[in-house]
Amino acid sequence: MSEETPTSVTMEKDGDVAVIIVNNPPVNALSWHVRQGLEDNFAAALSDDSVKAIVLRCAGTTFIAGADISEFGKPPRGPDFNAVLNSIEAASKPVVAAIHGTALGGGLETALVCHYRIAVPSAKLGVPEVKLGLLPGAGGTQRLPRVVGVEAAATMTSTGDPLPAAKAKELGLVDELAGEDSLAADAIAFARAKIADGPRPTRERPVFGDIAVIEQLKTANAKRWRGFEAPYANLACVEAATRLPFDEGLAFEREQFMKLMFGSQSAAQRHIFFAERQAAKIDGLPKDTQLRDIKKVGVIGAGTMGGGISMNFLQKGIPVTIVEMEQEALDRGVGVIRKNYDASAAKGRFKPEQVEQMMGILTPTLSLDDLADCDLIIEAVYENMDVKKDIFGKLDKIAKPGAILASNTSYLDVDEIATATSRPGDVLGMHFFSPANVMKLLEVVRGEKTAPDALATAMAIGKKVGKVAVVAGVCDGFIGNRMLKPRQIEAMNLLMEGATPAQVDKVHVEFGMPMGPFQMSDLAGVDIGWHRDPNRIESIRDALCAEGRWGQKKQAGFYDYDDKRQPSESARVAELIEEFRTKAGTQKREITDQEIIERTLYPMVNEGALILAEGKAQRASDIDVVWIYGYGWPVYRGGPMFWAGLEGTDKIVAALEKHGFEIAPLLKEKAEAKSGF
Ligand code: T1G
Repeated sequence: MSEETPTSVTMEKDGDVAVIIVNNPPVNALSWHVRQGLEDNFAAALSDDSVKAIVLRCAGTTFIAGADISEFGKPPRGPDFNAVLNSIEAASKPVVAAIHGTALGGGLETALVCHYRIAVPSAKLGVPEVKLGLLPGAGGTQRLPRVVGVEAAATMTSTGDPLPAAKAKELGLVDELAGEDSLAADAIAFARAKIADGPRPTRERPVFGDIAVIEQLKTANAKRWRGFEAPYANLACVEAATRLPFDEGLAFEREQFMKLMFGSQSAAQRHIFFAERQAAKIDGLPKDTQLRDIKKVGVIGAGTMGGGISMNFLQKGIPVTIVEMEQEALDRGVGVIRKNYDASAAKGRFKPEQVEQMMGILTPTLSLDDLADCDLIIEAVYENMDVKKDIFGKLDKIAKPGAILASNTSYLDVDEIATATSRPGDVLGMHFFSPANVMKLLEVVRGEKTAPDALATAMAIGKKVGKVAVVAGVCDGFIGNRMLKPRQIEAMNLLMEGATPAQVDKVHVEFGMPMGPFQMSDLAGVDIGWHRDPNRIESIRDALCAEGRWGQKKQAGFYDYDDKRQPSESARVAELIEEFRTKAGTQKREITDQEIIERTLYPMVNEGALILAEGKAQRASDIDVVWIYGYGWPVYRGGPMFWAGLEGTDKIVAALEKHGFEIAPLLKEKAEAKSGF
């Protein structure tokens, strides 16, 4: 062992059983020194005649959670992973993997070259590489079909979803379940019992199962996998395992793995893996900042947002007091929450008793005073500054000291809302996305006077209720909606110049978005923010609203909709657009798909650069996380700012200049340096 190798793998002996222990916090990733340590310690155990069997287990909270993703793309160090695994598999003594926490990716591949596996009931086993745009590149796609069969192997690799230990046992992936608190001892006893059986090299076991599952998975996931390369590469490898000898299958897997590894999709998905974890960090906040205790939450407004927000907390067992002005609205709001839970229970997501439990900790009220004992109060009423300031003024007198006062506004000035209170340090924005109980994104808006511990608490409680929380500064539309605006404006301009809603939307859907600007407008409601005066027609949107074309809810918007909400192009809308062109004297012309990209996506990058320069986002990767989790930006393109690097910031600036946009200085800077963000 060279002098600078960290000691992340050690060995101890229990009679004739050697126990090799990996200790590489936080998740025992297979960093180069871990691979080195495995190679060295297995060699030692195998050459020690007193050793009859070997146990591999990990210290800390989890078994090996995979290859060290932070090493990808860097010059290789330490032994080749496949070589280390092949030497363990070829061991002349039985090797047992003792699993707790998560055995993921390269971690499960390590367990698969061990001859037997024992796990605690709470353990999870899986190959999530596909979520990083990759595949299990150390034999996982060739060994899994030999242990769990083609069906399970194809499902595990192409979805990346982990299995609970009990299911893994059922499938034969785990041979024995250990006591939850006695893994170390149970593993040694199990290994000792396997001395008589001897080694069981996985590569020598036959592949079994029905290959038909592969096409079934492709059909069932066609929509979900649209645009992704990795799921199909995973299935191709499992298919190869059914017809190629092991080593040829391994070579095929390697080739597929390298293609993905050096492709832009995996680079984008790995970027998002770390970006999501980075987003949780608040720059400059002392690590030991005391979080405030959130035991009880108040929600003002039982409409769509208020109801969805409440559900997040109830699902985590946090009592919610929900306030409305009128009994009818309150009953309706509570009714929708119950209906949603019942629907989820019908799909098996909750047990009926769980629904009763959650509804049991929901307290409906017509009085703001009932929020006096809440630790966090989230206001979710309609977007009107005076109404919000009135509510916050009242909360200032009602809420207990130290309670966090949050507004779910999607664009109003949080600093101004805070002026209605004597405690602006406790005021911030918590901008949930609709449907709030489903969408993962939460923009936590830091006001000028928001206290660091209030901000940190809001971020932490956001994570606790399953959200990906991102810090945003106070500005019109914060991060997400602010970048959406130039896109929507340009989309409308493109209509005037000759494009159709369908053409613009097709470009966005082909780019990987779930829907285009006009489908999205119809879903959200064309009338959002409309001045409600049918006689004031200053834009195509005004004209649509005046004719009652408010979107899907009216079965007519930029598209016509049938009873199944399927859109079709509207002759009336085409007519309306033509009328506006004539009125404006705009000559219709041919619009290319590339121009649509340049004028609807590039301006988002430009706005992102302004947001960064103004400090309204902590880092470019936060902006990417916002668009991935809030607006369905395709994860395999890494978010607008990461994508700008792939697309070429100089190319973006050239196109924006061609179309007459003012270029954000930071974007210009990146373009001159030919760099990404
Ligand atoms: N490599 C490097 N760092 C990792 C890591 C990994 N595999 N997994 C986690 N981290 C860091 C993470 O960035 C964070 O750092 C800290 O650990 C805690 O993570 C050849 C190619 C295991 C379920 O995809 O899913 O094997 O922010 O906040 O919520 O076939 O981490 O504190 O600085 O997520 O308790 C396949 C990835 C790799 C699993 C724990 N493995 N990890 O969740 O903690 S590819 C994965 C996770 C591979 C082989 C291939 C989760 C977790 P920081 P965390 P957590």
